[in-house]
Amino acid sequence: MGTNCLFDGLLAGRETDPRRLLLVPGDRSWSYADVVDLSGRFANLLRQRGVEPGDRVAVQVDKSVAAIALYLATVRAGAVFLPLNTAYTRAEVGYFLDDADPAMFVCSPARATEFDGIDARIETLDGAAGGSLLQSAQALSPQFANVARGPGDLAAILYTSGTTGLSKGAMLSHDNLLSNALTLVDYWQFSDKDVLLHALPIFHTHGLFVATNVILICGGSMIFLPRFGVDAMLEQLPHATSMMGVPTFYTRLLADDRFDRGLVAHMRLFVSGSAPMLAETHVQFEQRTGHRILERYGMTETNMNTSNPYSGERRVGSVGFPLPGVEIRITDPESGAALEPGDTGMIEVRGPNVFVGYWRKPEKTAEELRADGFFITGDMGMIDADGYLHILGREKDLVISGGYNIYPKQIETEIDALDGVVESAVFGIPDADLGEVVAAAVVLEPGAALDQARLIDALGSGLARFKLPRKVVFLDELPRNAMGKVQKNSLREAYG
Ligand code: MLC
Ligand code: AMP
Repeated sequence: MGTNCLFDGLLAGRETDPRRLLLVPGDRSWSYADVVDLSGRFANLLRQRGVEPGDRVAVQVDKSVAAIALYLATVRAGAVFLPLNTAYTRAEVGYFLDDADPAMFVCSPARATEFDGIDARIETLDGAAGGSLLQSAQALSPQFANVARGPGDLAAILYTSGTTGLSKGAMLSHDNLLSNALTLVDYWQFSDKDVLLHALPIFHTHGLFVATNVILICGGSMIFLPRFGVDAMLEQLPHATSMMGVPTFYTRLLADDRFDRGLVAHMRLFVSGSAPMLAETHVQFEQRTGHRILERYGMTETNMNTSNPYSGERRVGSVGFPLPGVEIRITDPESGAALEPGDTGMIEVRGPNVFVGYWRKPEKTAEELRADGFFITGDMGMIDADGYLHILGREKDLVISGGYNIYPKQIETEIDALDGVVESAVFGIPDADLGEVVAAAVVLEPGAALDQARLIDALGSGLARFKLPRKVVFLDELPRNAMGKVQKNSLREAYG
């Protein structure tokens, strides 16, 4: 048995720890020992099924304790964990499977037949209830000699689009994930007394690497909700010490009168990120509860970059200071030259948190990761006189809706392929609940029989439902500048 950088950092010494790690309301609680046990059985199964160190294990399953154990098993087996949004369609998942070439694909039993004929071995997982993976794992030993993995070895690939429309696998090393989680435990003062209310999905950085890895390291526990729902949150908040969420979680809680000071007086920490939080949400939250939300800034490629301080001023409208070990610089987006404090420009980041590169796309890696190690985020920002970073916009063409990233290019391609469409432009418009939602401006051929309902219906088979436009306008032509570039800002102003 060798040292396995990430697994050892997260769970060394916890193999027989009887303390509670996960409580699933209405179901049961799982100790550290229980979860390590299941991860050992799964790791043995991965090996038995031919998953070799370095192989990808792609996973599109509902949130469950078993899914967390599968993540840990993949790391223990020296393989690379590749989680996928459960909303992705067959066509979307097909792209990731072709690109990542996994040795195994784990999906929900209900969807297994959709994937008949793919190259990877298919297994199924349905929470604690069933699926082939759990059935086979019961008969196997929980003892597993972890595959040796060093800090630079790959632990996970998460697909994201960086500054372009094309989905690329961000390769994250053992040390990328471990170093960032260790920093956050310290910076946000997590301890084994913490009970984190976990309502985020576990196929993204926020719910998997920030929330889960932080709790594993500090020895705390999580109340593990299958999804976000206001009633369940109100029921569980009295039993939690801390919570992490996207801004929509907070606006939905604030919209409910039962969410009040008394309910959360005992809480230690509320963290927000993945999308910008409006100043008015910060203000309303503090007035209602007496707590100021701690806002931080991260990305799939970089884990967490900056955070407001735990003690000290949490500045509304700012994402705080670079985390220890992380460097932030603001540059001229055209020339790449460093700018002065107070100037607005491209946010670049360097540190042990920054990913290794894009999977099998060295040319894309070279475009976004500079030779000196700084990553070009595509976010525009400014560092104020006190050193706080403010995000002031995005240069990348991206809509963030309820914390999910939606790439206009992907949706434009699908719309443009429909009969009767000449061209389209997809853009984000403000939305009180989700921050932004998708809108589309579409130019039709003369006589084309498409309306909003038909267009959305036609997109539905290929695109995950959260990406579907909520508003469609039909125009004679798209607004363009002198260079011929579509002016999405003027579309946003006209139809937002
Ligand atoms: C669901 N729907 C969405 C949506 N989520 N539409 C747009 N944007 C979203 N985010 C749609 C569904 O397709 C469905 O449409 C309808 O809404 C109801 O679905 P639901 O599943 O019942 O939705 P709901 O439970 O309300 O989900 C909203 C949400 C969820 C905000 C709770 O989206 C969520 O948990 N978001 C968190 C995302 C997250 O973890 N991001 C972190 C990324 S990591 P229809 O048409 O079928 O009715 C990252 C780095 C970092 O960014 O810094 O952290
Ligand atoms: P993703 O590619 O899903 O990791 O999304 C990362 C993007 O989310 C960043 O590049 C930012 O644009 C955005 N983001 C994350 N946290 C914040 C925040 N606190 N404020 C504003 N934008 C954020």
